[in-house]
Formats: sequence, structure tokens, C-alpha cells
Amino acid sequence: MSDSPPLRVAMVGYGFMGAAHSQGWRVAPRFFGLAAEPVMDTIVGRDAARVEDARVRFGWSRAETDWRRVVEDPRIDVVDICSPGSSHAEIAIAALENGKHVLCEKPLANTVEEAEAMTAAAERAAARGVRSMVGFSYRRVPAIGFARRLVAEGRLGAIRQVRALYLQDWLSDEEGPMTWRLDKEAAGSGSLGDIGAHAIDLVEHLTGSLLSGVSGTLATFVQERPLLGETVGLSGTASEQRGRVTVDDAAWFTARLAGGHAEGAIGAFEATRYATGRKNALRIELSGSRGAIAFDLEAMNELQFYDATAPAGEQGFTRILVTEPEHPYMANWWPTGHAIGYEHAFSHQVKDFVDAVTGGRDPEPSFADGLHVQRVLDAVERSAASGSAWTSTERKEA
Ligand code: SOE
Repeated sequence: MSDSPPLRVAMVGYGFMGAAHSQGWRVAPRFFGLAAEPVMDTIVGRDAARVEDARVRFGWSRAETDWRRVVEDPRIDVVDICSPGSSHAEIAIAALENGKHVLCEKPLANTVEEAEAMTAAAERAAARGVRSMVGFSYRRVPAIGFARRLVAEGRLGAIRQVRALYLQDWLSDEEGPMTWRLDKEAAGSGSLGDIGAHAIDLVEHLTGSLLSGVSGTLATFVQERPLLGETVGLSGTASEQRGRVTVDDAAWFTARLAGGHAEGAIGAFEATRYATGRKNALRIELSGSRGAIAFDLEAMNELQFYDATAPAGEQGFTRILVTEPEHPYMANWWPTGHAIGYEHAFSHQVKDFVDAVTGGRDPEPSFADGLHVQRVLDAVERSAASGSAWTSTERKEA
């Protein structure tokens, strides 16, 4: 057992993200020296039998069906929100008002208004030393951290073009079942918010620039899908055979960037769950005056780097295996060349969150960062609704 003081965590939600976050809470303190020991205290979900099953599988001490009791529980220090987007604002604001540090899954909320209210609550709480962070976990992939370092060191020079694609194909079977991720009320948007949000956040994180305007197109290819008995949180009733898809299946947009290392750059973004054969391909390419980087999450231990200042005859993309101790986070894992995977980013996320809480600092990405991503999502939707008109990410001017 560690000598560090306990940090008691309550996690709301127990689906895909609940499993990934549980892994992070359990593993991070074993590999990283943390100044507080996360205690997996309470897991929360509406269905008593399912949440009890998740408690046992993921290793939490207690199960609870009412998040309100948890955010008011004086024993709890941290509330980790892994439930669908429709629940984020209410839980996060109540937790922050009760003095709990909050880690909230992305996208921050389902609407700009909710994200604004959450950011205001986070700022009030920060004045009292209460911390908040959005779970853009891919910021914690070592190759992304390394790429950010190269950009910050000026190795790419002025970035002029950005390509950011997030390609999955799990919806390409049109008989695949409805899930809450296809329901606007629960999820806010479809591919755009679920995976496009990661592409937006990573580009802003890597470049230090913000997307200032967009022109977007959204498409929904399959309008209805079979309802399963277990489908939860849908607007249709359980007796219907098929549920209506109320979100985008694919999102395309171009953008302009402002500030940072990509001032004046243009970007092309795509988010889809219909890219047949692409399973989880989050691809980022940044082209600058002195060099370029290319990253693909399907080969997440690698970064491609092109140094345009090298002698002409030696130029070419170099594949860097990002598993050296000098690469972000890697010194705490395995010997050189021993690759890590998807779940490690969640351990890194816990490490960074706990370091900020114990170090008295505000962690990143902040709720304000999450709010900006939300504004971009909203601008893409408004642009698509107006026939792809150029749309500012600032709400007021259309
Ligand atoms: C979580 O960070 C997440 O965005 C999921 O919500 C997506 O469905 C997944 O494919 C990528 O990660």
C-alpha cells in the first residue's frame, strides 16, 4: 500500500468509457509516482443490477444508482463523468458546487449553452482550489506529446496546412443496432461530436492555434436501425422495431486557424463511422515551412517526421518509434521498443489529473478548452444547415 494520502473517486457510467477510465484509475498509481493514491470508491449507474456487475468487473468498492447522493458524499474527492453527454452538465455543475474535482468525458456537453454553464461553474470552483478537466485522452498518447514538442521547438516552422481525419467503420453495416450514440438527445451529435471532437482538440493542442471559422457538410446515410432490448436512452419506445437515427453519420469540414504555430493555416477535417476498413484511424498531418509530421492512431507508437532542413538528397519522412525513455510518459513503462496501447492514454490522463490536483494547478484540457471545441462543433452544424456557408466559431456572427 502506498503512503500517499487517498483521493477518493466516484465514477458515473460503466460503458466503454467507464471500463477505460477504471483501467486508468487502477493502473496509473502502479506505474507513476502520484502524490495521492486514487481509491476506486464508488461506481454509479441507473440500473442497480448492471452497476453492481460493473463494480465487480472493474474493481470498485461500492455501487450506487443515484449520482446526486454521490456528489454530496463528503468522503468523495473526485467525480469522473463517463455517462452520455446529456448528463454531463447537471452532474459536473453539482459536483463542482459540492467541492469535488471533476474529470468529464468529451465532448464536454451536448450544446454550447451547457458547456458555457459548465465552464462558468469550473471557473467559480477553481477560485476555491477545485479542479476540472475534459477527457480528451488522445492528448496523452506519447507520439502526440512528442509531436507537440517538435511543433513547440519550431521544427515544423510555420504550419500552413492541417489534415485531421477520424475514420471508423462500425456503422457501415446498416443492420447494426441503435445505440445512444445515434440519438441526438443523448449524444448531442454523431461522428462529429464523438470522434470529430478529438480531431479538433488534437489540432488545437498540437498547434496552439484555434479554429476560427468553418464550412461544413453533414450526412446521415442510414435513417433507422434495429432496436435491441438492451438499447438505453433512446427517444423511441422499446416496443418499436426500429429506432430513428437523429445524428450525423459523417462530418466533413474545412477550417481556418488563428494564433499559435498555425496562424492563417487552412485545415481539412473528416469524421466518419462509415470508412469501410478503417477501424480507429485518427490521422493527423501538419505541413509546415521547415517540416511536417504525420500520425495515425492505428500505429500509435509511431510518429512520421519530415525535416525539410535536412540536405535535399537525404529528405524523407522518418518513422520514429516513440518508445524511448525521453518520449512523454514512456520512461515509466517498458524497456525501449516495447509498445503501449489504447488504454495507456487513460493512465496518463489519471496521472496528469492527479498531479494537477495535488500540485494545486488547473489541469488541461480545461472546461474552457472543451467549450471552444463545442463552439467548433456547433459552427459545423450551423454551417451544414445553411448549405456549407462559411461560419465563425464565435456564436454571434454567422
Ligand atoms: C472516447 O474518448 C471516444 O471518443 C469514444 O467516445 C469513441 O466512441 C471512440 O471511438 C474514441 O474514443
